[in-house]
Amino acid sequence: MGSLVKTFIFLDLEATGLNGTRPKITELCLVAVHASSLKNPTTNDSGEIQLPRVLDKLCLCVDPGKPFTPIASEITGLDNELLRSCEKKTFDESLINTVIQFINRQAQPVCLVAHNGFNYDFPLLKTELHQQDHDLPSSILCVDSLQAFRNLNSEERPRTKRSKGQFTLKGIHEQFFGKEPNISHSAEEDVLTLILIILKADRLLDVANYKHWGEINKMY
Ligand code: DCM
Ligand code: MG
Repeated sequence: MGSLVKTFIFLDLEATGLNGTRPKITELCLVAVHASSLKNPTTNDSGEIQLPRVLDKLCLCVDPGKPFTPIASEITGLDNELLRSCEKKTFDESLINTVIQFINRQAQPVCLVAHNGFNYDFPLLKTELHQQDHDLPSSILCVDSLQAFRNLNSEERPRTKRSKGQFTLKGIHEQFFGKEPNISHSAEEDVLTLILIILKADRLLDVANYKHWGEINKMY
């Protein structure tokens, strides 16, 4: 399925909390990469993998209209007062139209990729879209890079014991590049980290489990 995809749109959401708190989105970032740019990543003079030169980015901050949990506020550096003082708008019709137009601009078919996307980002996005009586086209493809990394790892090293945090974005970045990513829990930085680790794990999108957006259920 992955070989048919023309554009991978990497996605990350920040929100007011985890699933059990009925979170609301506070920041959203989508970065679109043409499939050809993922095939032959370029390296700098020191041999380090570089992000593709051609990227389309959409990053938006959102007033969630609901209090952050203290931990969500702490890790994201966002809070209700800050978003309000910057006069950010809620997850409204204009945001939804912007996202849909961004997706439609890309070479089709497109596939959304999010780390833990099947459990968090995709269901939460679906909830917020439905709350505004909208949705994305059900034919859009989706991949969860966390699930794909777990599957790849158990296939390649079946008896390896898992350690906590091994498959977090931070954990994978440390394994691949020997250092933590510069920033975590900012939607754009998390997306760029995800793109870098996928450039390094070139087989991942070939072996991943692809779903259609229509198969994703709401978070709440
Ligand atoms: N989150 C949380 N507590 C954590 C990890 C995440 O409340 N320990 C919530 C807030 C984040 C959102 O999940 O904005 C997305 O997480 P991430 O930054 O890892 O994409
Ligand atoms: Mg994030």
